[in-house]
Amino acid sequence: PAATVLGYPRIGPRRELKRAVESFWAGRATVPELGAVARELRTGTRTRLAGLGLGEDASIPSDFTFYDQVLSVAAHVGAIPDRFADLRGPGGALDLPGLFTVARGEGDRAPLEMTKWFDSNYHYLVPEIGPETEFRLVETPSVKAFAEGLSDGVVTRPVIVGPVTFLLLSKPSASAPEGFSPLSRLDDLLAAYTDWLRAFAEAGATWVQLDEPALVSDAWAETPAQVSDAVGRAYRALSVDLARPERPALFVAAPYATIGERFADLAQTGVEAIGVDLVRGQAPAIDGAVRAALAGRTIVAGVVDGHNVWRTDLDAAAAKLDRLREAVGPEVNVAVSTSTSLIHVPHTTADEPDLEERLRSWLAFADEKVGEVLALAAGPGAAPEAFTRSREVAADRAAAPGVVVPSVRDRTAALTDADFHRGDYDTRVAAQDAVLDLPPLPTTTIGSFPQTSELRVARASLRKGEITIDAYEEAMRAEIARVISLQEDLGLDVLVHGEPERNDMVQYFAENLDGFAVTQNGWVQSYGSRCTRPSILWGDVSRPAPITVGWSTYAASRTDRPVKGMLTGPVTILAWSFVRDDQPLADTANQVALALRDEIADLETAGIPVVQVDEPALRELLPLRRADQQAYLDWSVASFRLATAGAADATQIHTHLCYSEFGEVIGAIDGLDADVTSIEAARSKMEILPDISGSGFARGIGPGVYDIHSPRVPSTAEITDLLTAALASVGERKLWVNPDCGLKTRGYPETVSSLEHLVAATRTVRERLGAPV
Ligand code: THG
Ligand code: ZN
Repeated sequence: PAATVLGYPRIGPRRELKRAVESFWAGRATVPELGAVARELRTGTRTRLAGLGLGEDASIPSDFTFYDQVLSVAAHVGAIPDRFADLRGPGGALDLPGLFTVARGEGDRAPLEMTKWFDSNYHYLVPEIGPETEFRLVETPSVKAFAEGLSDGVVTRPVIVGPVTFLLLSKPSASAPEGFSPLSRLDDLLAAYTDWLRAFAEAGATWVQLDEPALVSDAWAETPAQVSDAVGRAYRALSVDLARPERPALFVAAPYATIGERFADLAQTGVEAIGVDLVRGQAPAIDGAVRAALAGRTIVAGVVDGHNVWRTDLDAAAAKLDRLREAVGPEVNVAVSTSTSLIHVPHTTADEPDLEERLRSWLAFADEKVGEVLALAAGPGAAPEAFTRSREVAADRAAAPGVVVPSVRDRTAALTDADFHRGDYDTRVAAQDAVLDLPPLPTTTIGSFPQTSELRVARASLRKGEITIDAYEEAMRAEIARVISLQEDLGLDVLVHGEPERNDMVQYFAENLDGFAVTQNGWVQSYGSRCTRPSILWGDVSRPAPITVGWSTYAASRTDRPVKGMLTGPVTILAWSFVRDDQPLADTANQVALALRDEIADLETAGIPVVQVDEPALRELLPLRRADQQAYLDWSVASFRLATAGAADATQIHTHLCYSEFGEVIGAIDGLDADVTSIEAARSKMEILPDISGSGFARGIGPGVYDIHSPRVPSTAEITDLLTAALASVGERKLWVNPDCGLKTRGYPETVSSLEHLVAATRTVRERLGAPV
């Protein structure tokens, strides 16, 4: 294909797939009804992309999945853990309810683990692979979706996750021996992929796209040499051992960062096209050998950002294409594409009537990006209007009020080293103890309490103008008063206001800071049916007025116990927004940090003794290549410190991290210099604690004592055991007791029971320590 996109949003312009899947789960729709919605979405996508000008030469991707693209591969090749064996039909295939059970669990059967997809806010399901896993092509919904397109007259390009990435993203199954590497099963998996490619060819597919983002990272347990060997073996087996016309032409895409040396590995195989990310990554090195090997083949240059929402600088993108064409010479084709799949951006800016027109004119969502790809493929000679418009947009954006705000720039320019440092920890502890007077093993929660439907209705009513702001605030205060009194009854030590006013922990701050805009329909899939609506950070950030102070002080007025203020940290605000691309992220992070620093100062003045600054996404933005990681950790940790270092010694700063693999970032967590850090630990049964204390981490720590992602109520005995285990690595002066994440997605009945058990277990342990309970 001369012009294409690596993938397209699957959730639907109005989240049709989310609604259909959730009604199916709720028993309100049948399998055929769900199938009909899915078919309509696929047809809609093909029609839309054809209408926008794609269609020639398999340039429309076929990448539908009901839940997740990694789970979808596992289902195709039969790589489903044994605990779900009974869900498989005689041929080994899962039906749709079975697929959802693997994704979501059922009773005692845990679902596949979920984790971040590269450095995005999309989450995939982690396959479990062992020596016992049998790989066999057991079902082919991807081939049926291709055939469906063909019967509608469109030759699409099926998109599947490639075998190397599939195995690198997998974890060893429960029965695998110590040290087992799923990648050791590559040859067996390739047999299933061979059958899969044959099935595509038989159905009439001319091209298949194999996504291999794992190739851009060098941070695997496997060495680069092992990955290189796997790439060579996999793609020789699929492109040389399996000859055309038994298979379609193969397009291997390596999005999200620089492909580096894996490019040459792929070039030495027989694959017909290689996709590289030229937005986040550097162009591959092209030497004589690569040139010769690639003659007659195609490089698909990802020059339109699939991961962000700004209109492309078409001149700059065209210059990248020219440089690449020059490097590869006339024998190699250069095609134009997006850098990544468009699943990370919303459907269309046309669906945002409330967005300020000037800002809207700077943006390109999925549909607009298709237009940019086509303009770049045509070139400035054939599409002069698009290039002219791109220049106008760039000039308009650079000059628009709010993009550069001198007062904000003056403040960041004047920062000195001292702005990033608090007083020494021992002095802080003494000052905080004097104010807080807490028992050993203090109890608290992560911040949010269950978001009841009344709260959501109140927010919606305010938005629609059905209730006044006064009535809304009254409803929120009533909720805060209720949550405070519940926490007093439960006997918790450090209370929270419960965050009833927040839809999302990032969007709420975006709505209250200058420099951000929010969308109406800009949903992107986060995992399964869950979506987020990232805010757009377009200008210099500042805080026009205090944001949380009113809610926190109201909460504090209802109790004599300490109340903890709740903020979202700068890195997480950036990670879960679309960020400006016209200055370094570090500079943007410091602007957000200064706004938060002012908020902390106001909370302090209002008498709030504890402030938590959440950074659940700290690990998410970690660069995929090791060489880039330290620079990231330096600026991200610095921005947190800038946000918090203005706090007085007596103000206790907490932070909360979740979804993190801590091993890689323990040093950074220590560097945050928070007085207390709460982390997810319940699902791993406190296994991370020895690591953390062994690393020399010496400040307060609250390893979550129960998993809030499940409605299960932990027993008092179970929590007592976990606390006993934790005390072996963390001293009683440093150990905090809390759930492992916010309670927003839980219901009240299980929340109250779980917290009762948490407090009871804490009292048992305190008694054993001879401390006052
Ligand atoms: N906020 C944002 N991003 C996130 C999280 C978050 N990314 C990672 C993590 N939390 C897990 N992701 C989600 C994403 C969405 C939802 C839950 C966890 C969710 N979304 C609602 C839905 O799809 O129905 C929409 C909520 C709304 O109406 O605003 O439940 O917390 N930014
Ligand atoms: Zn959390």
